[in-house]
Amino acid sequence: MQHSVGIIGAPFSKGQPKDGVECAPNKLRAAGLLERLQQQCAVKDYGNLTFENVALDEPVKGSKSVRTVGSANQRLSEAVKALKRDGHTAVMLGGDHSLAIGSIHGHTAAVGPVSVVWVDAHADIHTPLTSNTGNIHGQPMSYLLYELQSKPPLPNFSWMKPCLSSRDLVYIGLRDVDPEEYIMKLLAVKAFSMTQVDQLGVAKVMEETCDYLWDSKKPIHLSYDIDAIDPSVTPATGTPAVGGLTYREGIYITEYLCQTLLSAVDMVEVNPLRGRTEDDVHSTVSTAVDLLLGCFGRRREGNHLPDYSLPEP
Ligand code: 6HN
Ligand code: MN
Ligand code: MN
Ligand code: MN
Repeated sequence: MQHSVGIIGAPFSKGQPKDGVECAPNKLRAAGLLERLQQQCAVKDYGNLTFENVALDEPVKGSKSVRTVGSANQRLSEAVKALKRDGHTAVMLGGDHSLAIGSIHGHTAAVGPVSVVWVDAHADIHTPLTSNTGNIHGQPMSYLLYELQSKPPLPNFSWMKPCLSSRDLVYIGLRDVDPEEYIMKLLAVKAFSMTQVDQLGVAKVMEETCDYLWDSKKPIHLSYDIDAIDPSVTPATGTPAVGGLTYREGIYITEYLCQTLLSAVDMVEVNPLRGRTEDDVHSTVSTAVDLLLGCFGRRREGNHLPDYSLPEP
C-alpha cells in the first residue's frame, strides 16, 4: 500500500525517571529518517510538540508526574487526531511509552475503533494501584482499555475515556511481565511472548496476529517499544530486558504489518543517553529508523522502480 506519512515528534520523558528519551525524535531525524522515508512515500513532518511542566505534580496513589503526563497526552491526542484528519498515516516519535495513551486516543478520535499491535518486552498494563514503580510508562494500556474503566479518577486525565477493547489488542515480544499484570490473562488478551516467538517463529506469529485481528478489519495501530528488540542490538533504552527479538524478527514484524491496514505507528523508548558507547546509541537509533522504514515499504530484497530497465550500452 502507498502511504503518505505524517510525523509528530513527542520529546517527552515524564512517564519514567531516566533523562534522555526526550532526545529521540531529533536523533531519529538526524539519522536521516525523513530523507530515507521520502524515497519510499510522501512525508510531512509536523515538527516536535512542546509540553508544559506542571508545577506541584505530587504523586497520585504512588504514580509519578500524573498531571504532567495527562496534559502531555492531551496535547498529543489532539495532534494525532489532526494529522489523521489530514489523511496521513501517523508516526509518533517518542518519548516514553506513556505517550501511547494520547497517540492511540487521538487515532481513534479521528478514525473510530482501532486494533493495536503492541511490540514490547513489557505489557505496560499496570493500573496506578498495581504499579510497583509508579512510572506511568508501565501503565498506558490500563488507561486505554474499556475493561479497566474502574480506576480512580486522575488529575489532568478527564479529557479522555478508554477507547480500546481487549479483544482488539495483540502483544508481541513479552518477557518481563510483573505478577500484578496478570489482569491481561483475566481479560484473555492475545499475547505472543518470546516463548511463542521461539515456538512458532515470527512468520507464524504475524500470520496468527493478522488472522486474529482481521475479523474486525479495524485500522491497525502499531506501538513499537524499542526494548522489544534484544539489548545486544538496541541497548540505548531505559528498561532493557535480555532475551528479546532479533533485528530480523523485529524487521519482519514491520514488513508484515506494512501490507495490512497500518494506520499509525509509535516508536518509543529510544534513549540516546542510556548507551554506554557511541556504537550502542548508533545501533539503537539506526534499528529504530530501519523498523520505521520497514513499516512503509522498505524491502530487504531491494526496492525497485516499476519502470526499471537496463541502461543501453
Ligand atoms: N515500558 N513493569 C515495569 C514498571 O515499571 O511498571 C516496567 C515498565 C516498562 C515500560 O515498556 O514502556
Ligand atoms: Mn513499553
Ligand atoms: Mn518496554
Ligand atoms: Mn516491574
